Amino acid sequence: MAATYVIGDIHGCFDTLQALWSQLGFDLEQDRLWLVGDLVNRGPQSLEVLRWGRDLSARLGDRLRVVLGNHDLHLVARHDGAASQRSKDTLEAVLSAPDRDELVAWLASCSLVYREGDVLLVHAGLLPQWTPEEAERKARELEPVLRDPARRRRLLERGVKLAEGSPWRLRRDDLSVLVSLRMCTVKGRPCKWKGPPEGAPTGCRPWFQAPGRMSSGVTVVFGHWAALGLHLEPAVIGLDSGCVWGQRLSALRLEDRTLFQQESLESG
Ligand SMILES: [Mn+2]
Repeated sequence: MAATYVIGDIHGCFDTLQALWSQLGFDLEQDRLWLVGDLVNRGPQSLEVLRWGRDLSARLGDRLRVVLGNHDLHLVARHDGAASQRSKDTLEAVLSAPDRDELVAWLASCSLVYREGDVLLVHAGLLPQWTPEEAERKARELEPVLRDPARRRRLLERGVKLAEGSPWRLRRDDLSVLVSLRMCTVKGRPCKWKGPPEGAPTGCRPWFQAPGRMSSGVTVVFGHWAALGLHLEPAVIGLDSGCVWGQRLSALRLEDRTLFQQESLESG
């Protein structure tokens, strides 16, 4: 019986990933692997993680599903010259690798939302007013843009103001939700907050606790929120357990909800 494993935010923690992988007993002939995104940055070995993903993709085909995170898109933007270096970036080895173009093209070919039956995979979250179908529709509109180096700059370029309500601004806002949402107001406006939910500004709550959330009929699997940590509810599964912050890398086997965890092996 084939199993489906979902791994949380890897962030270049290749040694920890390898140790977690050996715990899974992954069957390369039939098992499936989903990644919640943020494969790269902050951690020490983004290049190794990307090469692992690309090589595994060639082997598994559709049995590997990756949704893009904000750091993955930042790498694409850095590669394109559409974003400048940030102080905590650890992307230099990727950006100077001989296979960087191929790796970035592979990354940019990944999805923003992957849905299979009543399970939906996304890096960060959905606004409460979005149905799963609407989230998928938005993702399907954005994904071809990200695959096209000539067009994606409009989405990814930093510091460029786009007029409120303009088509590119709406696309960029949708993209921002999918890859970086954590909390929002009851009216469904994103809040800027990275810390644990308890300390959030008044009026902001985790996106998955918004009243009347239109995606509550599916199980949403996501990452992105290390300060939330591992979050296991029947239909809300958060898998960023802070590996890059010296904590753990987590994997969940979806069929029986078995959890696998590996303490961080990364130094520094
Ligand atoms: Mn993230």
